[in-house]
Amino acid sequence: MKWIAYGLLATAAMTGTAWGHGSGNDNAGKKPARAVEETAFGRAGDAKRVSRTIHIEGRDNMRYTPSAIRVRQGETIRFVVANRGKLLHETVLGTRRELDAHYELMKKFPDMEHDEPHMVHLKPGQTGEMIWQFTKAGEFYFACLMPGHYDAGMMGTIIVAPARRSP
Ligand SMILES: [Cu+2]
Repeated sequence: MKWIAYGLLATAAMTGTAWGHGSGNDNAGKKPARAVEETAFGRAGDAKRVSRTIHIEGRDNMRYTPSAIRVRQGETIRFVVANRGKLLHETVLGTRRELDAHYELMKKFPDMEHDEPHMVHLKPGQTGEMIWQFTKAGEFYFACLMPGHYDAGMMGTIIVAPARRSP
């Protein structure tokens, strides 16, 4: 959510000032702007390390195609999500618990603006992408949190199989 992102940026800016103090060099510019945050369901993926592209379509019948996706732990997936309906739809990755909590917020603040690597918001006919690395095995979800859509079952599962052990 936006206010979390602002918090991180503010912290980064302050840290950058501290490092830069007295050196005269712009070392801060060589550091990553923002550390990749590890979540319960993985982390933002690197476009250079995409192992697979998976297409998802959302429709006004509140269903996704496909509704179930299988990946392997460690994989970086490029999700290409298309809104095939006439309504706004979005696709948010997460655990069931996080999606439930996020949905409650969406209902309270329908105009809440947010943009994170694990979500895409799509106007009718629009296509968007998200790149995500699944670092943890388990069962996760992708869902549309537009008010009413989540309740109607606009959700799919992502099963992340444990990584193969190296011989
Ligand atoms: Cu929707």
